[in-house]
Amino acid sequence: MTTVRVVVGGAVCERGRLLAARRSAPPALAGRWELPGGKVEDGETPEQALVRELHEELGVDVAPVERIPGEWVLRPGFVLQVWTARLVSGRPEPLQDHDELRWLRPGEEREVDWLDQDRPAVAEVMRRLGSR
Ligand code: 9L3
Ligand code: MG
Repeated sequence: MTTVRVVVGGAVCERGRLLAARRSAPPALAGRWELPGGKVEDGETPEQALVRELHEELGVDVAPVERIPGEWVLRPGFVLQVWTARLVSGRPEPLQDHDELRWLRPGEEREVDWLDQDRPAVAEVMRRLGSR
């Protein structure tokens, strides 16, 4: 049996905008934008991993809201899953693995160079924000 490792990405939304984070590491991904997050560790649910990762990376507390349907292969054995999330406390700062943050309104997602695997979920989140 093969185990697929899950990487969670957080679509943090506030006041009609989506939080985008520019990676500073590793070198191959530096400069590309993503939904912040990371690998689910053994014994964690994806939601727990999302809360942990966004606390480590951005210094905020978030509450996962719902999963965006679908999953996207990152490389063999790793898939990306995305949850929407709301900020519970703190203002996001790029503490680890990122060097810039932006809050993007629908339409503005085209202004940044997303990691390929994040694009479908970003499009879905923006579709939802735009139709509210
Ligand atoms: N990844 C892709 N899209 C994302 C995230 C959070 C991560 N939204 C990819 C980048 C790395 C791998 O998953 O190759 C693990 O992510 P991390 O633990 O370095 O954030
Ligand atoms: Mg990460």
